[in-house]
Amino acid sequence: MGIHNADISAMLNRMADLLEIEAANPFRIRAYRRAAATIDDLPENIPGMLAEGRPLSDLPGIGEDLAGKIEEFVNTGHLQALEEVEARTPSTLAALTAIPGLGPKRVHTLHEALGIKSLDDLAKAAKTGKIRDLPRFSAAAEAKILDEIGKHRKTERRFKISTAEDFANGLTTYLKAGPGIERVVVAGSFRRRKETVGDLDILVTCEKGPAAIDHFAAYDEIAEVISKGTTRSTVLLKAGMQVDVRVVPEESYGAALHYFTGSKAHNIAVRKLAQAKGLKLNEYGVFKGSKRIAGRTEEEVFRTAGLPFIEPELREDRGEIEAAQVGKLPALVALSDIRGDLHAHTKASDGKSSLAEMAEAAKASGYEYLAISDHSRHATVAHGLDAKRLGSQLDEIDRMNDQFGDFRLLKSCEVDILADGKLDLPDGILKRLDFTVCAVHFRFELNIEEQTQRILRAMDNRYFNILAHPTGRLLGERPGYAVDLDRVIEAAKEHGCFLEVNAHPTRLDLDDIHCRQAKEAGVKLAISTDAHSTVGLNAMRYGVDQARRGWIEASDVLNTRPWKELKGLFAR
Ligand code: DGT
Ligand code: CA
Ligand code: CA
Repeated sequence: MGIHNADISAMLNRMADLLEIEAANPFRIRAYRRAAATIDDLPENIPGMLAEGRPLSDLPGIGEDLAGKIEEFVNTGHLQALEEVEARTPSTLAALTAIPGLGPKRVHTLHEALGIKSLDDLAKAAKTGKIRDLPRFSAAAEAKILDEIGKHRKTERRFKISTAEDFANGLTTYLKAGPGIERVVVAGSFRRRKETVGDLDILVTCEKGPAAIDHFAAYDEIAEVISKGTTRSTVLLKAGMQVDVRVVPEESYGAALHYFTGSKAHNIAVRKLAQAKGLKLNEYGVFKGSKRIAGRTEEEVFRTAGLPFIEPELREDRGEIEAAQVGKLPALVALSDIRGDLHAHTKASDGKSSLAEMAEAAKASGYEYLAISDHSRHATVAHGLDAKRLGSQLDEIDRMNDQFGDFRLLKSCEVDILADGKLDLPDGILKRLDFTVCAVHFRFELNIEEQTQRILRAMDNRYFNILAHPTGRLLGERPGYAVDLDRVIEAAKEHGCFLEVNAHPTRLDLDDIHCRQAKEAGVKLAISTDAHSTVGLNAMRYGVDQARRGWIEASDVLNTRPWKELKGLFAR
């Protein structure tokens, strides 16, 4: 779709950042920032304005010079002036602005005073106490920098579950083809279906350990073999992900699987239970004295600790052991419980597939329904629908539904929540919808009180049904906006609204903790893919996994219900 307003404002802000690192003329810097802010708030799309021949210099804060630069950027995808500044500033220096608390001004000071050019330089300077005495810094600021560097490095090393899955699938297929290899299973946070995965922990059963390890170490995608023994090895894949492989004997398989699935906190708690029974539990088995009494299966391991099987997604020591002891484990929702998808786009806004293609794909997944929720008009970069265009889409859906047998397209819209908490479309059109999916897409910078009020005000509208991706976070890209989810959950309960678990692997928003909080408050969830193409519908399983980590049962989920029943829940 080419260049969006968001790309243009990001380009302008980057220019301002780099100029600020260089300590350029403050008026020039401010001009770039003002232009970026203007474009962020612009209700129409700049490439569209240019295509219609409307001058950008009519916009507030955009003069001839900036208008020319924006036009250059839109037409070529590049900006000569930006490339010149980039060439003067080391990219590792510019990257330091990603550390919370370090704006371009401070980065300039660090560079000027200490010659800092990279994250490593910064860490060294902070560790040796060189930063605290600089102007605008302090001992506390220095400590915060060290702390943030630690966090930054950690988050940088984690991979989205979907990315981890690509690596895991390739490796699993490869390992299974190895000599004498029987079982191959990926344990660790991957098996617990955490939204991000630090490294892969793979268990292999095999008659001959060393042969299996040799086979593993010969994998094509390995960049570096970090360690290699007869039954274990650690490697770094070319993609930057670390993989641990362990070969275990069949009689220890269950104990090893339990141990390496974790979490560590869960393991420690289960081991304590075994100890209280006079048993020893480790990755080789459960032992009474020196005699192995269990270890072949995970069920055996749990049983010796006095527990029923606990699903991997629950193993975080967040109460699952106590619940298991009193027979109160949740019956977790499963992918097979899902009857349809409540959030999907078509070509009418920013999707890639047509209505008919989306309907076909949903039917092929065995769904009973699919909601079409294209963007509303404020989302100009996403080609959002105004009342008129939405109206024609609804007419078309009505015609299509007449042709379907048991399947049904649901009439929805992803309605923007405006800055003042109003919904982006008039009630007249909203009332034609089966339900709405409402979302915050701009003004992420509001403070927590303002952002929360904005959402609560939107919920006052009787046509508000589901709050889409409630925090707006993008894993590995940006944190969510500031919002008080406790109050959002409370208001949802009060108004009969619902929250979405957006299944897109970059979102997975709500997270596991808040899924559980919503459930405990009695607020039902929609697990929705937000698909922008037929392929996007396949992401449902990531959302289900996230919900399972949040202790969610089928009855807590809207789209485990047939439409007849669901319909009643949307009537406010
Ligand atoms: P990650 O890789 O950061 O996403 O998280 P995990 O949970 O996969 O952690 P990892 O790879 O360090 O270790 C895999 C599992 O091994 C972990 O979930 C539990 C087990 N484990 C690791 N270290 C210990 C330990 O010191 N004690 C116990 N009981 N278990 C451990
Ligand atoms: Ca791991
Ligand atoms: Ca590991």
